[in-house]
Amino acid sequence: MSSFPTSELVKFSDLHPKPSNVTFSYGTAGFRTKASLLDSVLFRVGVLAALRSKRLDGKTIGVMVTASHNPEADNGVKLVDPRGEMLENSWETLATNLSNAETTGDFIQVVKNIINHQKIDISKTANVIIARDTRPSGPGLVAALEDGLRAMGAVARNEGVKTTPILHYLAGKKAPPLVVDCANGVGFFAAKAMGEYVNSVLPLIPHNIAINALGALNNACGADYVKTSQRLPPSLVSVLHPGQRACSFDGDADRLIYFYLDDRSQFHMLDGDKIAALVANFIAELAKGAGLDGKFEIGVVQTAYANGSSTKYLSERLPVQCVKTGVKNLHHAAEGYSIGVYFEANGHGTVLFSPSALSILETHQPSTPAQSTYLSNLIALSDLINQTVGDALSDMLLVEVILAHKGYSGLEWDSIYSDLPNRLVKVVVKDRNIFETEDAERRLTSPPGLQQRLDDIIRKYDGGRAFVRPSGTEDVVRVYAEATLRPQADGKSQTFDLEIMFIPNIFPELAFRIAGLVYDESGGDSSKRPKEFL
Ligand code: NG1
Ligand code: ZN
Repeated sequence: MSSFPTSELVKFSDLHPKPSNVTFSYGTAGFRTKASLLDSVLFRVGVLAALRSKRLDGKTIGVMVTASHNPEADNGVKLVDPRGEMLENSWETLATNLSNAETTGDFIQVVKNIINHQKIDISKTANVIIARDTRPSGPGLVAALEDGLRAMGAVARNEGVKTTPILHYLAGKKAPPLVVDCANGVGFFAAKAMGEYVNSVLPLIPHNIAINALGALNNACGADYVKTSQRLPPSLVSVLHPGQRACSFDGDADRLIYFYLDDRSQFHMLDGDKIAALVANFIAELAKGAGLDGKFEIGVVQTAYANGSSTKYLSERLPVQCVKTGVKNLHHAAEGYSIGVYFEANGHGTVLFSPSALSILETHQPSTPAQSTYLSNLIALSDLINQTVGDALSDMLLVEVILAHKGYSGLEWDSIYSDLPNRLVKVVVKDRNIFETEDAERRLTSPPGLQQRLDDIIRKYDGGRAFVRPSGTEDVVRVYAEATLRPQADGKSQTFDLEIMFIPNIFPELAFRIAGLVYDESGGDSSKRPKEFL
C-alpha cells in the first residue's frame, strides 16, 4: 500500500457505522461490552492493528476477540504487541479516540491524525494475526475486524478459535533464523526474493551464494553433497551453531535437505524421507482433526532409496508404495491417492491433492470450531505446496510451517524415527546396460546369478538391505546398502565395529562389499578395482 486508502476506508466504514449515544473505552483488557454494540469497534480495531503493525515496521500484531469471564452475550477485543505483550499504553488512548469518532468523516480524520502524530509509513506491509473465543457473536465480529484489515491492505492470518494465551504466544512467535545453503546456484535468487516476504516471521540467512564464481555450483555444498557425504558443507562449519536449523538446495532448487548440529556439535541430516514423514503425519493429523477421517486416502510414495526406518515408520501409519527411481514415477503413483505425499530420499518431492480431495475440503462442514481450524489449515497447506513438481522453496516453507505449528526444533523432528546407517556408492563399470532390475529396482534380474550372490552377503548383516541398479543420469551403477549397527557373521575387526558405533550414520562395509562384487561381475580390470572395495 503506497498511499492513504481513503476510498476503501470510506466504503468499509459506512458498512460498520458507530451506534449513537454510546461511548467506548479501551480498558485494561481492551474494549468489552454487549456484543451487539461492537461491530464498528471491531472494524476500527482492524484499522488500528494495521496502523500499529506499520508503525513497528510490519511486525505481527495480535487481535483477540473475547470477553473472557463475562457473560456469553458480551464480547470484546484487545490488541497484542509483537512480543506477545499487551498493547503499549499510549495506543490505548488512540484506540479509544478511534472507536468514538461519530461519523465516517470523523473516523477518517482520526486515522489521519494517528498517521501524522505517530509518523507512520503507510507504505509498509502490515501483518496481523487474529483469533476468537467460542462466543456465538465471534464470527460476525471477526468479519467486521477483517473488513478493517482489508481496508488497510493488511496481511491477516485468522487462527480461528484459540485461547487468549495461545494468541499471545502466536503473536510473539518468530521462527529462529534459518541458514539456507543455496549451492552457489539459482536458488539464491529465489531465497532472496522470498526473504522479502517472510523475513519478518522466518528470517532466512542465505549462504553459498556465489552464483557467478566458476566451479562453485554444487561444489562441496548443496543438497546432493549433504545427502551423499552425510556431512555439513565445509563453508557452513563456522556459520552454524548447535541447535540451529539449516537446509540445502541443489543447483536448480528442486531438492531440499535439512540438517542441524546437536549440542555436542554432531551433524544430523533430515533428508527427503524425514520430510515425507513430517509432512504425511501433519496432513493426517489435520485431516483427522477436521473430521475427515475415512473421507479420503492419504498415501506416501517412496523409492528403494528410502531409508528402511522411514518405510517402517510410515507404513505403520499410512499406505506406502515403492516405485522406480525418477520423479515421474513417484508423481504418477501419488496421483492415485486423495492426498499423495512423495519424496525421494535425496530431497525431491511434493504433495498432490486430487481434485476430489480439494472439493471435499471446499464443501466439508466442520461440526466444531476446532474442526474448522484444522480444515482451514489443511486448505492453506494445499495452497502453500507447489503441486506441479518438487520445489525446494515451497517445501522449505512447508517444513517451517509444520515445525512452527508443532513447536518442533530440528531435534524433535529428527526423533520421529532413527535412520538406519546407510551408504550410497557409485561403481564405474564397462557397460551398465548389463544390469537389469525388477521389483521397483530392488532386485537384479541380470547379470544372471548376481542377485543370489548379493543375497548371500546381505543375509550376514542384521537388518541388512542392499540393491544395485544402473543410474539413469550418469554412466555408473549405484549401490545402496543399509543395516543395523553391528555386522553379523562377519570376520571384520573390532576396530571396524567401534568406528561404526562412533560414526553411526556411516555404514560403508556392506555397500563396499557389494560394490566390489558388482565391479568384478561387470568384467572390470582387477588392477583398477577401487581399494575401499577390497
Ligand atoms: P539416477 O542417476 O537414475 O540414480 C538420480 C537420482 C534420482 C533422481 C534423478 C534425477 C539418486 C540415487 N538418484 O537418478 O533420485 O533425482 O537423479 O535428478 O538420488
Ligand atoms: Zn535438481
